[in-house]
Amino acid sequence: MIPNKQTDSIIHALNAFQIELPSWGFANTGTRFGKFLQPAAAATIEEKYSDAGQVHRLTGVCPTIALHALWDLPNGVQDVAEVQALGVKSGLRAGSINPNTFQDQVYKYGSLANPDAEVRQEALDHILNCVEIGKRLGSRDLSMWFADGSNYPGTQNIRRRRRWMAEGLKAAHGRMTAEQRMLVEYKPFEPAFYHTDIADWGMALQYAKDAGPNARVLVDTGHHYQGQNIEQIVAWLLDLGMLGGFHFNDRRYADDDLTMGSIDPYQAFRIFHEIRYFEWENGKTADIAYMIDQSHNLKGKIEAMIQTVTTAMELYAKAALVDHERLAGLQTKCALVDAEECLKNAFATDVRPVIREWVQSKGLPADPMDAFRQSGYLERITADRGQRNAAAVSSYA
Ligand code: AFD
Ligand code: MN
Ligand code: MN
Repeated sequence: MIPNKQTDSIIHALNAFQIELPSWGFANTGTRFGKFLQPAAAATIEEKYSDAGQVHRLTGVCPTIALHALWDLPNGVQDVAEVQALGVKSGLRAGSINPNTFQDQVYKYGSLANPDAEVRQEALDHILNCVEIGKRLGSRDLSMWFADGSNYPGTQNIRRRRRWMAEGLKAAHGRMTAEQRMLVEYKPFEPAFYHTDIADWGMALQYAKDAGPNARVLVDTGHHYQGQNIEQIVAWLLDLGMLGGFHFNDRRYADDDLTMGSIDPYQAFRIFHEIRYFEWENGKTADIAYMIDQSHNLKGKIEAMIQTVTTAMELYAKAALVDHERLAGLQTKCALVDAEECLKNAFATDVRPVIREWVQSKGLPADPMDAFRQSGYLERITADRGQRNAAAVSSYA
């Protein structure tokens, strides 16, 4: 039985916990070797909102949905009214806006860092359209990920590309409102194989600082070299006031976008711990956007999302159990074993009984996965979408 003080810590933490769902996580995606299409997969923005709405309805902690500009608002600002109506219908708010400067042919050699000034301008125009979409939807975050880079040594001037990228980000930042934020995401590899123009947290930090006062770094947990200490990066960015948010997922080898916590749950717990330790030490809540970035090729999309959300709640609740007062004292004395045990005891605690208590106090199902399976929603959307998606299979094959 968890002592009352710890139960209160968990409940207090969960009352403030929110994690954003990615619209693209409900649609068919795959690997570069192909997709295994799912009959129930969402294909329209309406279906994505509907599916994401189920996850929020059953878990209570996902009130916003991240939107991918080209895939979800193909007509740009003209689609804003439809998206607003879908939000009302599904009980979700539009979350971060994700520009897409990585799939059009024009971006073959990059977007904001492309050596062709006209391509750079085209990318900037798309990003400015996303800034406008965010203003009209009341979305705060412009979440910027770039595939820009090169595949072979000597084929591009890395220093010039750095300056072009910085210019573009600064120009985009200059058109945001004071309420908007720019989150600069980094990724060491893929699709570029030799260099990526925003490859690591240091580059993202510099770009954000150069872009303007409302730019921050976005940490995607799958975007690091093997063995990198991600929670150390998180602690640095927190201390510098430059941590904007996360894309949570898990990885074994590369940017695998696996279910959060499925490979290394202790790492995700340590990330949450660094944030909560910072918040305790500074007596304030860190202004961080927790987002999920996953899109399963094999698992059922909605079940995988429910699994990720419940895992995130559990790891966050565990992190809420660390006794910061005691830990700070032990760290000062270098009482190594006892300090480490502060984290290990919290991580080892089964927080599920208290989470069940919390969800039921909110009128939510004790077991969201079972509630989803009992709801018949999957059967209904499979019946509605199956034929269309099957046609997609044949056209894809
Ligand atoms: C891919 C990229 C990156 C980006 C996401 C959404 O690796 O993580 O944030 O797509 O555009 O996962
Ligand atoms: Mn990401
Ligand atoms: Mn990624």
